[in-house]
Amino acid sequence: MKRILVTGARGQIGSELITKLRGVYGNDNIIATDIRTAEGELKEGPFEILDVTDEKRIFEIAKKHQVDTIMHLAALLSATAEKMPKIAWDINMGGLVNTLEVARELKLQFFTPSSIGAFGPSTPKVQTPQDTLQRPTTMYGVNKVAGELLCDYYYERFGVDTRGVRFPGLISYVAPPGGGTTDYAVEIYYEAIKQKAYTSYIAEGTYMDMMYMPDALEAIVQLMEADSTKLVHRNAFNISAISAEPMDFAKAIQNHIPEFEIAFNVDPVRQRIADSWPDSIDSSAAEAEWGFKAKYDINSMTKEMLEKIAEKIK
Ligand code: AKB
Repeated sequence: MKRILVTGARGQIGSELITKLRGVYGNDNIIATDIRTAEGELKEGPFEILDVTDEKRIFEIAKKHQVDTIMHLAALLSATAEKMPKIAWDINMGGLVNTLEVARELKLQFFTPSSIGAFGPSTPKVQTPQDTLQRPTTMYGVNKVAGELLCDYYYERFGVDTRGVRFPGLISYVAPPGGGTTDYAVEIYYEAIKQKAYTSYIAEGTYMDMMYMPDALEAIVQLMEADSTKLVHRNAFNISAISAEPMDFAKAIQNHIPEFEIAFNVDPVRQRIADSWPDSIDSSAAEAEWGFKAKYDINSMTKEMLEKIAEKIK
């Protein structure tokens, strides 16, 4: 049975991952941590305030709760990181090296997500291979590539059981994303229910990878439970479920809300980031090495997103 310390538990992934992990491993075995105080379901199990730039505190919490695993999620996303690159470096890289150090000292298993943001404009854009050129042109991308390498280093040099995936844009009705480039793909559903219209800050024809949150959470559990002897890549598995542009979301929504309209008012900062990322990535290494398989496509996800958001905001 695992005992897991999760950082960034109030973030978009964290708030749902805690519920999922508590369901799989038991409430008391999941130690949620965040720089902000606990809210909602997070209060139903162990919770500690944690600033991931404070290595001593990470160590204390890991020791106190006798965890055997760290899932490190606390990070600034791509658009926020572009606005404050130095702070992004300090939080994203500082938090990562601190949590890896604690994993090394206490011999813990370790998970942290990389992203499609780890690729850049010179990366092959369609069906981006698992192993390819990575020269990202954003601070977030620089952090993610450095993070992938750092996790490889801690595995090779110190034997820390590090594992990770390159997440695409994650879509969920539970917690909102914050400061990402792919956030439009969540906002569009809320606005479809509220206004029957959405103005996209990402231009028509801009493809990016996406995934519905239940598939992302299942992938984390599956990778962490995978037989380590079968893992060739360990830290930065490409995983994707959907490659879509704004009109694909609009059309999927129109199947349920025929009067839904989409307009465009492009944000140059987020558009530049999106243009530097792949249109679609190849998940075959994750499929072969640990059996990754997404259940949701854009249509099944859209149906559920619209139903759940309608219930949530009525
Ligand atoms: C972002 O847009 O920054 C994230 C990501 C793809 O890593 N959702």
